[in-house]
Amino acid sequence: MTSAAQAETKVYPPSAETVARAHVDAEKYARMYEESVSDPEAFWGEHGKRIDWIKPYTKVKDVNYDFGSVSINWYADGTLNVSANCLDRHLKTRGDQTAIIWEPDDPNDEAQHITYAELHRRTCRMANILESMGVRKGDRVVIYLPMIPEAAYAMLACARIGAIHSIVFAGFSPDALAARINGCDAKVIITADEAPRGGRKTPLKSNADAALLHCKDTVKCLVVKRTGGQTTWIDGRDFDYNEMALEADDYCAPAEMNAEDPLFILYTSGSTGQPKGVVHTTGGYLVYASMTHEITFDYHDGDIYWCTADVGWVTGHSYIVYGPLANGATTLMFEGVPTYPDASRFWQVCEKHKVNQFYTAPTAIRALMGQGNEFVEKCDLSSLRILGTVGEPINPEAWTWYHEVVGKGKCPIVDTWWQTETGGHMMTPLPGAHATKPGSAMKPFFGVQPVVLDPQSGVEINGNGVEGVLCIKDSWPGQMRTVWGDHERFEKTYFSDYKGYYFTGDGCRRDEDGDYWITGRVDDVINVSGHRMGTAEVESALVAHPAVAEAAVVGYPHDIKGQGIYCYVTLMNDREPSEELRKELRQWVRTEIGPIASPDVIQWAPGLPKTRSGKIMRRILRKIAENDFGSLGDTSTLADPSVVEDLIENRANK
Ligand code: 6R9
Repeated sequence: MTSAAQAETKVYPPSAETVARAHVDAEKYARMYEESVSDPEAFWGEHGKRIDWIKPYTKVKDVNYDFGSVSINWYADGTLNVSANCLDRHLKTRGDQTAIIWEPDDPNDEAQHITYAELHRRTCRMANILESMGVRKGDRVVIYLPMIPEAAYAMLACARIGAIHSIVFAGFSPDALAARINGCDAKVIITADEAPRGGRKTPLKSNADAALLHCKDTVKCLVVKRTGGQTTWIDGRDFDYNEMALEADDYCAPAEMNAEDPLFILYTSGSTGQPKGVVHTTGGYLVYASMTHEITFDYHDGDIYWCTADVGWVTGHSYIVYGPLANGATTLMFEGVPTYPDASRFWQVCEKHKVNQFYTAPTAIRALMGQGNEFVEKCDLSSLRILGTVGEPINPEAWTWYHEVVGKGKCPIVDTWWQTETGGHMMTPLPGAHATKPGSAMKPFFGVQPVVLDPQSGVEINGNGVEGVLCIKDSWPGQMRTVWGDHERFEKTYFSDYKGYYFTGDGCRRDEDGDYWITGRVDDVINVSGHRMGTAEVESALVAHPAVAEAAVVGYPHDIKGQGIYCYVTLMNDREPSEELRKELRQWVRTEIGPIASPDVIQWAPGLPKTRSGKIMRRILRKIAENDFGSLGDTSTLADPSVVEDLIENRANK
């Protein structure tokens, strides 16, 4: 047995102390899980009460998974306001408690502690500013901000007045930003002058200026001052947030929203075409985000909780802002990166703010593991109680390092499997209820019914020790409701391949004990440092370059990023390969999509392996990229098998 396989089979039971403290122990999990799947109406009817409703719901669940008429509704006749749930209802009991601890990029700058009362005021002012700019219930607002408290104010302000936010990660390029502004026909974009990260600055306002050239000229731009860096200004279009906030009223009444009114849109990559706008709604999403936050992280009053994600991703939505704030938690928001000024930054921040729950991504853990233990060991991490991971499968070596070196063997690791589409955790061990296994997401959350299907027949594979594609039977309150403006695409993507189920796009193994292991995507989505990317997006960026005739992109194993981006590029007849062109193409993709899509390898391909019907055989390209030439499988259906030999011979030396 290899050491990796041995590590995999090791089981770590929770300590007696963890179990005693936990909201949910093994017995309670078993009982609640059973209730949640045998009578979802009763279960979610009860747990829906964890948030405040203006008008209580009388209906709980109304779901149809039939292809052609998919519709998902939870608490459909209830009304509420998300920002009132995250703010107003805490004012009496915890107005002076810190809601957000903000840790800036530069450790020499002062951290901020924003109380619930202050967060309420700031949110109200932002809401009033948006209203004064003409934003109304149902309008869309794009948020393109650094990790600063104003990002949370902006989200909550939209929720307060019933506007739908669509956050665009600050690492996206002007082109990607423009596509998202236009995709949802946004009325306003909220940005900042610059985003400091890792000691460097991204010119967000200039990016927004460039993007707005491709948008309707009615789109207004609200600009938050972060660095004071010089920006160009267009009167009538650009609005100064800091100035307006001085004048704005401290109170704005929360709008009464229906449970099924959209709360936000978040674009995410799929296997085909352009990114799709995942739509989450108000009631079910908040119930699910808050409940998973409390139970998965075993959050108790007074705890300091830190999720290192960016609010540009779903993890930041559910587990920096909405889940924790609905629970009245103290949530830490970090502007920087794990390695700036050095590789001890995460641990310094944990020590400084006495963090109890720490939630990050495998790619960060792997990168920090490579820097050596001394960066961790010089910090006092005794406050840590729970460690979490999300975004991609975690390899047993990184898991074990996280557990032993960071957690000193005493903190349970919650390996949370979920997706932008699912709104919240779907499978994860619960600290006091389950033993953990390095690399396993272990057990479904309440109400989640995972099934393993045979990829060809679509038939459920029962029993343990089995592997297949992962689907979910039935709905849960945090589920996405539609693709913005394209319900047909929603049905086709998630409900057409395996009828009657929600198809996750992931592969999965259920081991001999009935515990779940996510094996990675089974579609053409790759996962680079925990960021989802459609290979098709990178391909269309490449072929948009005048020198490129054709391109095929696949993922390949990368030590730190999990997967790297491997591009096969066929040039136009009149172009010659060169190092210079390679650099140019790399830069081109960064400009088209953003730095996160930067190709790791570009291999010149005089031809691509295709079937006689002209389909690119990605299976083969994946094998070559993985340096695995022994198992190319059947190549007899290729139009020109010699293409493969050329690719192997010239495989990039990386
Ligand atoms: C929350 C988030 C979703 C995809 C998902 C899967 C992968 C996420 C994982 C994991 C193994 C975990 N993924 N968590 N794979 N173990 N704990 O990451 O959402 O950006 O939409 O990505 O990420 O492949 O399908 P999103």
